[in-house]
Amino acid sequence: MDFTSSKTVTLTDFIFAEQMKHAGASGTFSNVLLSIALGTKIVSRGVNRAGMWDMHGAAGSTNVQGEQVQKLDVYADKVFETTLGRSGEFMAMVSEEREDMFAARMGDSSSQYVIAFDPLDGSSNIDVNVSIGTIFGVYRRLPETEGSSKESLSDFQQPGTAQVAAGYTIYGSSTMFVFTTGSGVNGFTLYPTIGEFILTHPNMQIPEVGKIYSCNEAYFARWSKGVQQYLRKCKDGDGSDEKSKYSMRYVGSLVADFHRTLLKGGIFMYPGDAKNPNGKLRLLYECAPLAFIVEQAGGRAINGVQRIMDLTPENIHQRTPLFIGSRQNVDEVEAAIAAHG
Ligand code: P6P
Repeated sequence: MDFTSSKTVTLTDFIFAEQMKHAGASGTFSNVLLSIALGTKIVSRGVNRAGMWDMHGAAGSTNVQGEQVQKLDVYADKVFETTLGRSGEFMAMVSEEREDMFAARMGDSSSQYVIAFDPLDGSSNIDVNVSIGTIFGVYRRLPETEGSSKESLSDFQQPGTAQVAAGYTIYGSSTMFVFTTGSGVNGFTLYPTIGEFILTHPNMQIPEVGKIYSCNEAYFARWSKGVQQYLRKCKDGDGSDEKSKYSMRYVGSLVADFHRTLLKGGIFMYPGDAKNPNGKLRLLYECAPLAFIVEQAGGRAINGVQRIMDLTPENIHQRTPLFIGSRQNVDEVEAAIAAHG
């Protein structure tokens, strides 16, 4: 990496260049994005050192989802509360780790945004060194709440189409920050010794179709006829030749499975089933942000019958089935569900 080359674009360069495109921009939105990036850099260091800091394993409590909270979950949640709170740009936050919405530390009547995040998704994979990630979605406060010095739940009850920014960080073989503000998707790789994110994946586009499906097939028997029929076609091919058969990849960490799908194409599915009709993944801080990303990259995200981005959360931890990935793959599973239920 040659920092003297004008071809090297840092995340800070990129964000300020975007800001310059908006005459009269005050810089608050740039501050929003930079505060998220700062949090993700701190969490990245924590994830890489967890084993040496005795930060592996359970924290000894269960979260609102009824899941075993991992020590790193608690750490990541506090890091984002601090870095996002200190920016002063957020009035309120929602975190997967907290039962209720909470006021941002420096939030006040001038704060224009709210943010929903999963501080560390896939944390059950932390101790086995599998990639994990952070997911976030940013919304402007509603006209009826903007200017108030009191946080309001209604700011989080907006459809995914109202997101002004969304993204994820994957803590893997490298740490990558991938986000959109509605003008395409760009990926940045952390240069750890410098502490800067460098633009490595400009204008990310998901392939129109892919030959990888990703789901936890252990639940196959619980899924609808349409989903089962679609999966059989992926596995058995269309009878023309071996090439029509798919490969299956499943990490069990949403950010890792999504990031691979975004780069290589195909489909990730977490369907609902008879036992859990809304599946496992959360709409506000997992599915809606990834749906914004995938649509900006030319793909699709549905709950089986509706566009994820059109859904409005009634409660902040609401779950939704998720089918996300290349346009043609999502079209095909949508058609199978329409035909077979
Ligand atoms: P299952 C991780 O716990 C997570 O929330 C997502 O990151 C992942 O996609 C999903 O659960 C895996 O769930 O039921 O396959 O273990």
